[in-house]
Formats: sequence, C-alpha cells, structure tokens
Amino acid sequence: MNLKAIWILVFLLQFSGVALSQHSIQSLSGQWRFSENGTDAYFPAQVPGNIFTDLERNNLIPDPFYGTNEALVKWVSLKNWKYSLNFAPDQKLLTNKQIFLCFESLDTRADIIFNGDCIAQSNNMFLPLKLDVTNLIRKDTNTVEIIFYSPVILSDSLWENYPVRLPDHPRVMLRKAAYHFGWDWGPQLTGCGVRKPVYLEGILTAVIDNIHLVTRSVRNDTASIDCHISIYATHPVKINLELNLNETSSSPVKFNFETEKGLHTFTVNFQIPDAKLWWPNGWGGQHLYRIQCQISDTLGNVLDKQTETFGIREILLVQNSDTSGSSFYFQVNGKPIFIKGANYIPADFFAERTTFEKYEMLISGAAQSNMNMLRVWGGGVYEDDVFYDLCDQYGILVWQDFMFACAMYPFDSTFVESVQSEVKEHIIRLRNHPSIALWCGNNESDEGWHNWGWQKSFGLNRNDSAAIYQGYLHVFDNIIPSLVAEYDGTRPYHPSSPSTGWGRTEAYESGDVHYWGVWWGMRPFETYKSHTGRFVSEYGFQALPNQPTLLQTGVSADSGIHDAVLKSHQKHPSGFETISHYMHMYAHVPEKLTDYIYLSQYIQVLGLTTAIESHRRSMPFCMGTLYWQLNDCWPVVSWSGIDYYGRYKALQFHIRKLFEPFILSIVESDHNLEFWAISEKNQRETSILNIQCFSFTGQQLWSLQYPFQLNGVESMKVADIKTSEFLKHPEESYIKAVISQNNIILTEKLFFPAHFKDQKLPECDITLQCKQKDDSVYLTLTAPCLCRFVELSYNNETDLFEDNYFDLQPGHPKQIRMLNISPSDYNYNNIHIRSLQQIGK
Ligand code: BMA
Repeated sequence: MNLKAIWILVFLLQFSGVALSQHSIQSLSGQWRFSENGTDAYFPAQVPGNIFTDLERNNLIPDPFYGTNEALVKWVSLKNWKYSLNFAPDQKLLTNKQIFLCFESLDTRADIIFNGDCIAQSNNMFLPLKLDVTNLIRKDTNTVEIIFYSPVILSDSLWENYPVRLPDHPRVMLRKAAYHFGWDWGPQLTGCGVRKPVYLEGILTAVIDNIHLVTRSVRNDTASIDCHISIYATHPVKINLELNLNETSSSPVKFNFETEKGLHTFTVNFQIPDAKLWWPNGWGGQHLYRIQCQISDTLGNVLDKQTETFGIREILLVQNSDTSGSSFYFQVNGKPIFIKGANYIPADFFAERTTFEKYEMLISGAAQSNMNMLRVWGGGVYEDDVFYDLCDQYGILVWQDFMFACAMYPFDSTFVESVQSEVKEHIIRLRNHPSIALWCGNNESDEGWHNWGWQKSFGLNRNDSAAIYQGYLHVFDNIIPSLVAEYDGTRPYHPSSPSTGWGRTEAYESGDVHYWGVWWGMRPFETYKSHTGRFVSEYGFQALPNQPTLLQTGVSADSGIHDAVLKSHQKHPSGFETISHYMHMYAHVPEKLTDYIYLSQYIQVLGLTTAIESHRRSMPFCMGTLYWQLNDCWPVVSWSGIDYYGRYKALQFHIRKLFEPFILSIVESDHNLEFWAISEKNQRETSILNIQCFSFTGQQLWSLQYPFQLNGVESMKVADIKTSEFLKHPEESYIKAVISQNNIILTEKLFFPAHFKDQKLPECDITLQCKQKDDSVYLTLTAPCLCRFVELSYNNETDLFEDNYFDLQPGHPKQIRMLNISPSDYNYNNIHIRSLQQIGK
C-alpha cells in the first residue's frame, strides 16, 4: 500500500466518523417571511409563531389582548396567508441517505410547496409532518412555502357540506385547538401559523426512533423494566447497541444485531435493585431514572444517541361496584390517593409562546398549593414536553384529555384516520412520563349529546342522530382505547369526562362528574354539600383578576363593571349577572370596580371552600376534586385562581390551605354544627378538638373539648353540637376550632355561622407594624375586633405576601413576611389594607 492510499483510507475513516456520528438535524426555525396569499407585500415572520403575533410584531395590527382590539383584528381569520423561507442545506446533511423536512405543527389546513411543487397538505395541527425530500433537495438554495387557508371560511364550508349537521360548531371540521374559535374564557382569534419547530433531518444508516420503558413488576424492591427500542434503518445494517442506566453500579448492557431496512423494535429487559418509586406530590419522592441508548456500526462509529427519563410507579383507576354505584379513584403504588387539583388550559392563547418560566410558575405553584393532579382539558392543546417534564419533577399527576371538547366530530374515514395518527403520536410521545395518570377520550361530548338538546337544536332526524352517535362510539369506545392498549397498556382509559351529566342522579353514584349546578345552574353554594359525586373533575366560580391586570388590559381605573373593555374581557354569556346574583345571595353588589373585584374574589373563595370541603369530607365516597380552572390564556374575567400575568387571586391563597394534608372542616347540617377532621396521613395518636365561640370583639362566649382518635387516612366527624343551643347570635359571633396533639397545633379553622351579608361586623382599624429581620420585611397586623378577608397590597400588588385574604382575630396579632421586597426598597406608604367591613354597600 503506498502512502497516498493510506492517507485516503484515514481520511475516509475520519470523514465517515464525522458524518456518521449522530443523525443530523438542521433547524429551519427562526426568521421566515409572510404575506397575505396572492399579494406581493412580504414581512418578517417568526417561526415558531402564528399570524397574529407576526402581524403585531410588524405593527400591522394592535395587540389583540388590549382594550377592545380583539374585535378589530377579526379580519385576519378570513384571509389566506403564505409563509416562506429560502435556505441552503448544510453540506454535511446532504451526505445522508435520506433527508426529511419535518414540521412539528402546522396550524392547520395548508399546502406545502417545496422548490415550486406542492408536495403535501397539512390538515391536523396536532400531527407532526415528516416529508421525504431526499430527491427534491437542492445543493444550493431551496424554497419552502406554506399556504394556510382561512380556518373560519374553510370550517364553515366543510360544516355546511357535511352529510349531517354536527353539533355544535363548524370548528369540529378541523383538527385545530377548539379554543381558537373562542371560549367562555378566551378570545376568538382563529389564526394559523407554523406553531412549532421546523427542521431537516438526515439519516445515513440508522437512528433511534423511540425508546419505551415499561415497568413489568416491582418485587422485593427490585423493578423489572422492559426497554423497547425502535430503530429506523435506511438499509440492512449490523448494529451495536449500548444501554446505560444512570446512578446504578450496573455495567452497561451491550448487544449486537442486524436490522432490516425500515422500522424495527427490540426489547431488552433489565432489573433495578433497590428501586426508588415515583410518588405524587405529598405522598413521597419523585425519583426519576435516566437511561442512555447508543447505537453504533461495526466500526464503532456512533450512529445515534438518545436519553430518556422514566419513573417507576404503578397506577390504577379503581371502578368497583359498591352499594352506592361504583368507585372512581386512583391507586398509585398500591395506595388509594385522594386527588386534589385543577383543570389546566393553555397558559397563553398563543400557546407556542409559553415560556419555561411560565410553565414552571404554574406547575411549581400547583405543587406548592398541595395539588397532586392537573387535568389537561380537551379543548386546548397537547402540551409541550416541558410541561410533562415539570409535572414529573413536581409530582403532579396528569389527567390527559385527547383534544376533543363539547361537540360531535366528523366520522368519515379520512377524518378518523387523521385522529388515529394524532392519538398514536401523543401516546407514544408522552407514555414514558410517570406523571401521566389517565387518558381521557374527550371533554363533555358525551354529556352534550345526552343532555344539551342538540338533536332538537340542530334538527337532527333519527338516522342522522344514529350515524353521529355511532361515529362517536367508533372513535371513543373503539379506536382510541385500542390505541391506548397497543401503544401504552399501563394506564387507564376513560372515554369521556364527565361520565354522566350533572342533572342526572347517576352522576353522583358512579364515575366522574362536572358539577355546574353552582354557576351554570345558579344554585346556592350549599348545594355543593349534597352533590359531591365520586370524583368531581370540574366545578368553579368566576372572579375578576386583580386591578393591575385590568389596568394593563386597558380597563379604566374608575370604571364600574359596565366598562366596554371589561365587558369585552368577560366571555361567559351571563358572566357579571351570575357573579352579581351570588353577591346578592351572600354579600351585596358594590358600585366601584375595585370593590367589585375584591368581593368577586371573596365570593369565589366562599363557593370553592364549600365545594372542596364537601368533597374532602366525603372521602372515601368521593376521591377527587379538580376545580375549574387553574390558569388563564389572556387577561380575562374567569374561573381561574391565577391570572394570565401570573397574579394570584384570593382563591389561590386559600387553595393551599384547603388542600393541606390535614384539615378541619366545620359545616352546618340538620340544625347541627359538625366538626370534621380530614387526614391523608396515617395519624393514629389521640388528638384534642378544642372549640371556642367568640364575640366579634374577642370575648369568649363558651368552649368545648373533645378528645378523639384518628384511625389513619380518613375523614371523620369528631363532634356535632346543636345550633339552637350554641349559636344564639350567629350574626355577632364566630367559632374557632383547633386540633392539637400533645399541645402542638395540627390544624385550626374559623367558622362564621352567618353570611357576611347578615353579619354585624363592627367598624375597625387595623394597626400595622413592620420590622426587618435578616433580609426580609415582616408586617404585624393587629385589630381590636374581627376583620374578615383582610387584603394586603403593596403598590396595588397582592402577591408580595406569604399569606393574604385571611381573617384577623381580635387580640391575635398576625405576622406576615413580604416576598420579593427587600427592607431597603420597602416604603410604608405603599401598603394598603382593607377588609370586608370596609366595602361600601
Ligand atoms: C366546563 C369546561 C369549559 C368551560 C367551563 C366554564 O364545562 O369544560 O367548557 O369553559 O365549563 O363554563
């Protein structure tokens, strides 16, 4: 061999080593151009993004969230828009055997034109597209153009022309997020766009397509795990595979095999001794394992490398018949878990611009509020990976709806095939997350079909009705559960939430229920007590967001609720009317906007306290409570506890206390006052319940003591007293109950036998003292009489305190630490305090 030949060989080996290491990805996200299709005016576009944010960035429309701008930008939905990009491929990428153009999400109906030819159509924003462009890609400049069709015009015409009229809206015709067409907490900004990353993927020999980890069993602390690895090869090839598990002393698993062209799955079983389990928040740690998989060719060139995270836990949804109907509870690692949480909607109307910080604020906030589950609601989007990563990390179980809500969907084969691909895609994407607890077919489609009078309002005859419902059953009772079984097989499937509509008695005997008798049904909060159900997956009450959020949105400071901007940010058909109706019932309806904000938040807390305590008292009959809704997608009056800008309403401060593992609940029932201890901990010691009654000026009227023994995880009525005997002046007194063990207070609770409306609360000034300790400001509040629902604000912000919206008892100073304000920045004059009795009637 001469010298030259050796050099070439070395070069080839080196070259192939470089080209073969990993499979190549070239990002095509970033700056694109857009235009109204058919015009020549091009503007810079941001990918990922959408048409509204691109138009706004170019000053072609105002901020759609501000003022009444939403109405001004409606025209955007009626146009077709073109997005385009010229790019030169990386030369390294061109050396691959196969090259794909990949779109993670195109929203929605679009033609994809590559170098002048239409190569595909997109029709499902939930389904990534992977287009083989190996023979189309040019060495120098390439052009991608995407023409998006108006979702409004298109869905209208598809709906009109469908053989049957599908309830309840043309939006069902497109696989596009339902809330994009407007919702009772969201704007109607029905846009389009390249919502997620775009890239080129080059494959030379073989890549790891997927890693799926399944816990087979955990016996004597040893977990047996099946690792299914799918490899995609461009041609038959011999492969060395290496698997490495973090933090165990075990050496890597290695083996060789030969794969055919195409996609093939191999299974490796391994054992993890001393396995650490993953638990929901409040029940144990959230241990996560990482496994690294690497494939190389026989020369040792690394072809691809991937890391997957997984947790070891078993989850069951137990639905056993009992004397009342049937149970509906989650059992994790053998323990029945009472579920405490909320429903989650996209954290931004333009979901793709949700930042990591916002996800983390919401999910860590849920964990700090003692939640253990969020429900990803079916009218939104399948969330980004980071959402589920954070849920894994914080111990938040995820009730995952598939993206169908409040409607009946097309059932022709093209539509159903698209649904099938979408469902498969997201099961595969999410199945390694220990947080995923349940796959749920849809939100309220079954309830709507049976209870909302669609057959009549949409004029459906018997044949059409039968066809629509058959189509529904085919997808939700047949296709989706089969996909869940095939591609996951470790989690339960629930066809529709709720199981039964809240107007039927079965709703309170079996399955899950959305209890909307309060709010939609205008029934008093007291009805929560008799309508608990087995698992309450929705219920809620609206409150206005705090003033800074409204001012940021263009609502004028001195307006009332009739302000035009405020009205355009209230989407529920009877929103303010309903809030005022309940204010009337329990308080009064104030004139000034700041008072209305504050009282609406008081009423929201009152309602949800009644609901949550009822659900928790009913344990184990009821085993879950998910209120509607955790968060907002724009600044709006809604059922949320956290607003669009992340500001907490009073509710969110109360949720943390209502969801504590051990609480006291006091309730009036049949002329008795009942005292309940509700424990999620295995407490078995003797405890003391101490009950005291006070006048509003702090004079003790009577006291009672009850020793009792908790028997573990349970809800237990510890005492009841006759109201006629003990509550002689309900409008002038309050009750304080405390549970302690060996003189250590475990939990305490104040109870007001009369509603605020009837209470004779004295006028009362709160004294404020502040002191500096370490790097924090501490406030001490003192009052000579009872002050209810005390709100602290600093420069109008109410989130800067470790507690807020609390009751201040006479003669019981309360110390509060301020958050995010250093002693050097603190100014006494910026603090403002108010309590219920100051709100003008
Ligand atoms: C529930 C949800 C949403 C709605 C909410 C409040 O039923 O499923 O459809 O936003 O009610 O009305």
